[in-house]
Order: sequence, then structure tokens, then C-alpha cells
Amino acid sequence: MMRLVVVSNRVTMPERGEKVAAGGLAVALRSALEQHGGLWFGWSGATSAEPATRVEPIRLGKVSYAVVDLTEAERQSYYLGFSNRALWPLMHYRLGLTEFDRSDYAGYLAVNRRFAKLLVPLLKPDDVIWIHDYHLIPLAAELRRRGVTNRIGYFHHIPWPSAEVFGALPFSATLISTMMAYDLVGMQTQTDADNLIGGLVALRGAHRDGERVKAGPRQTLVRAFPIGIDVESFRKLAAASVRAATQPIRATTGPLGGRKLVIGVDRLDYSKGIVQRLEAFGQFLRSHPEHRGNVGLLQIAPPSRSDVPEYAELDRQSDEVAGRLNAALGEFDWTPIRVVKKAYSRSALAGFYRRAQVGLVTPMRDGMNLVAKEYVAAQNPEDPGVLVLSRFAGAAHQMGEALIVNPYDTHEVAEAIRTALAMPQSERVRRFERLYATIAASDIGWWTSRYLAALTGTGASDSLAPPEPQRTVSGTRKPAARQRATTSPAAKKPAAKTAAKPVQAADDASLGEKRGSFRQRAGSKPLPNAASPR
Ligand code: ADQ
Repeated sequence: MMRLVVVSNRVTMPERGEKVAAGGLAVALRSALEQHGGLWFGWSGATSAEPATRVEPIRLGKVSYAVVDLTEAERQSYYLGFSNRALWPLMHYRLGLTEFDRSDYAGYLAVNRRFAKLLVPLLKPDDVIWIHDYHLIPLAAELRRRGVTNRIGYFHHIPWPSAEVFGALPFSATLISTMMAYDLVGMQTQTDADNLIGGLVALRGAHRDGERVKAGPRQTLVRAFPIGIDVESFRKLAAASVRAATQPIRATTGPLGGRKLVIGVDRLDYSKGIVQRLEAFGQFLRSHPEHRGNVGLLQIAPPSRSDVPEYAELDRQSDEVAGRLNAALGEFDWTPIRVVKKAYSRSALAGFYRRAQVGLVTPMRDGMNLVAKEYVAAQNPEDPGVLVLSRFAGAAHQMGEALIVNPYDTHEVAEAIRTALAMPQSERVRRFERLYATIAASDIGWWTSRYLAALTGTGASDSLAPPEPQRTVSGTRKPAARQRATTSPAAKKPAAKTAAKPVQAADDASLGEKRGSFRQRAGSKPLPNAASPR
């Protein structure tokens, strides 16, 4: 009987009462783990003076959790250094912000080596191993080096840039080569998958055969698996929030009175385009003064990674821009922009989304962007709001019925806000129905089961691929293929029953922190202003 082993940078343990997790992804992974009986391995989020030499799993129900502390030096080099100051900006196409430091890179490799060493004794021959995100790229190679022949999959939650960009990273050829240690690599979009394959060809001399890449004795399948959310539970939370009008929603919407609401929800991260979005809202008010006084932007953006200097700078900058615009455009009884820096419960968020006539999701670059999907899931089907979505979010590949914008073009975003606020109800409903059908057909259950089916080789999942509508010039999109708004029971059933086939050993190559920190159980109290471990 196959057992699932999930490895992620951060592990969220239910019993620790951590402020983290219980978001869609953590819940989905936990339910897949429960189905198969499983092990979740990764960083505890804590530091300790001495590196751990062994790890004792803690069993809670059908799932065991094995968490490892890092030393402060490891946290600095592996997590803050190489992961978040080199890989994160590089993969978001921000070469100017990419800071490569050899000792950080050495720390990154060392932590991956140590994770492999601690994980190996916990593995059983039929385990299927699923590794998450950029913190752990070389982990499979380290496991292979120690003789692990199990099936190993990887899912990359953020964009993968073209070989030209990735190749700027020192040691890029070595790092990308470690991807060949995986049997399956999942990407958010076909563009990311093509970029990775292109990089393996250009930097590693691999050969491409469709979605398969071959290098030496290894063969790796690279495929797009666009991640989804728990659409149904989000829809229910939003509907319930209308009935309950929970405290935080009353508190925020009250002073807005009958005014319209434009909403942005993001971790405070430069990839999310928050400052550019504030500027675009200012531009909208300048170009369309008739809207002054009757609409407000609520930007919810809790700080994350505050000990990385670029993030502290962004925090300062967004305060400054909001302050400047409010001073220039506000009235004694109307403040155009509110920036709120705390994390909210899922149900409070769902309520905010539902109350907002416009969802402004304008990252400069984003792997997927779950906020875009949450905003749609939360809408009132009879009177839905309008999603304005950056063409550089992975979500834009699926959500062509949004108003698609270039976030670098302030005027275009400003005009999209105006268009969204003026959009007739019939058009809003038409767009919403298609968007909802798409996200419901490719929800988080679909994602987990489709990935695991491909990893365990029980396949038969290709036909379930969600639509990736053709891109056209911003703003006008070809409609996405209409899909049923339900997930087929077959697709819902997470994963394969058959035992994993061990594969041949080879040469060479998170989530926990995952979205972690913001996520809370539905109905729980707003979190204090905690920095995200992401
Ligand atoms: P993130 O960069 O964290 O994830 P995103 O996909 O938008 O980005 O997910 C953020 C999550 O945090 C959402 O579920 C949102 O509701 C929640 N959140 C944000 N602000 C919050 C607040 N103030 N209070 C409560 N919750 C809040 C990475 C990649 C993405 C990819 C995901 C999943 O960067 O591109 O979509 O992983 O693979």
C-alpha cells in the first residue's frame, strides 16, 4: 500500500495551534496524507542552537509529522539568503533584486543535504515522495545520492523564468540539473513548464521529447498543474458572511457607507505590485474625478519576510504612496485608500471579497495567485463584482474572462478600474459564470488528485486539463471554454490506489511556510500583525 510523504519548507502541525496554515493547500495536502496514511516532513519554523541529528515523527491520526529546527545561520543562508534573496527575485524576473552570495548557496545546499539525511531513515520502499517549492529544489538529488529509488515528484509554486534569465544565476547549470532527479515536475502554467524544459536543454544539454526531458539515464516528466482553491467552501463562507455580517466586516465597510469598494489582498511582497496598484488607483481618481468620494480602495497587505531589506523598504514605500495619494485626493469625509496590515480569518476575507465591486489582482509576476480565485469564488452570483487581473499572474492563463491588464501600465489599470465599476450587471454575470465554472472545475481537490495520479503513474488525467484560453491584447480576451461548475466525482477522489513502482536510481537534486502564516481556520479571530514565514 502506497504511503504519501510530503516535504515542504514549513510544516504546519495541527496540534501546535500554530498561527500558520489551515489554508486550502495545507488542508488539501493533509487530506491527501490522511487518505494514504502519510508523513509530512520539513522545517518547524523554529531555530535552535545545534543542528538536529535525528528526527522523531509525531503521529496525529493517520498522519505523522517530522519537523526539524534550523540553526540561526541556516535560517539566514538557506531561507532568507539563497531562497528569498536569490531564487525568489530571480524566478519573478527581478534580476536587479537578485543577490547571489556563495555562502548562502552553500547553506542552501547544506540544509537540503541535511534534510535528505534526516528523511532517508524514515522512508519505506513503497513511499511516494512529493516535494514542494524552490527551497527544496536539490532535495531529490540528495535523496538519490543516498540510494533512494522511490518515485519523487516536485511542485514549483512560483514562476520559472526563461533560460536566459535563470542562466544569470551562478551555478544555474548545476542547480537546474538537479531537477532531473525527479520523476515528475509540476509547474503552474505551460509557460513555466516550457521555460524549465528550455533551461534543461540549454544549460544541462538535455533532450526534449514533448513533455518528457531526457538527460543521461534519467527521464523527467514536466507538466502544468495549475493549483486551485477549495471553491465550494469559500463560496459558502462568503454567503454566510453576508448573513452574519461578522464584526471585522462591519468595522471596515461601515465607514465606507454606501460607497463602492475596490479590494486588494496580498502578502506585502514586491512581486504583488502593491505600490504600482496604489498609483493606478490614484491615476483613476485623477482621470475620473466624478468617482471621487464614492469609491475607496481597501488594500490588505500583512508584512512578510520583514528581515529581508527589500521587504522593509516596500513596507515604507507603500505607506508613503498611500499617504501622499490620500493627502492629495482625499476629502474631510472621504479617504480614498486604506492600507491594512493584518491577516484576517478566511471568513472575514471572504466577506470583504463579496462586499467589493472590484477585485484588483495586479502582481508584476505570480506563479498562480490564489486571491484571484478566492475573489471569484466569494461573489454573489446574481450581482457579482469584476476581477481585474494581471496578465503576468499564472491565473491569467485560466481566467480570461477577467479584465486582463498589464500592471506596468498605470493608465491601463486605471481604465480597467473605471470599466469594472461601470460594467452592466448582465456582463458581470456572464463573466462571473465562466470564471466560476473554470475555478470550480479545477479546484484544489482536482489539483491534488491529478498530480498524484501522474506521480504514481495511474495517469489517465490528461483530458482533465483545464482550459488555457489564448491570450489576446489586454482587456479583450477570448472566452474560456465553458465547463461544468462541478468537479467530476472521479476527479475529486484524491489519487491513485495502486502501489508506487520504484524507479531506477540515478545521477544527480515547502509549502509549509506556505501561505502558511496568513491562513487560519474559518471563523477564527484575526491574527495579530505577525510576519509571514513565507
Ligand atoms: P503566495 O505568494 O503567498 O503563494 P497567493 O497565491 O496569492 O500568493 O496566496 C496568498 C494566500 O494568502 C491567499 O490564500 C490569501 O487569501 C492569503 N492572504 C493574503 N493576505 C491575507 C490576509 N491579510 N489575511 C488572510 N489571508 C491572507 C505562492 C505563489 C503563488 C501561488 C501560491 C500557491 O507565490 O503564485 O498561487 O503559492 O501555489
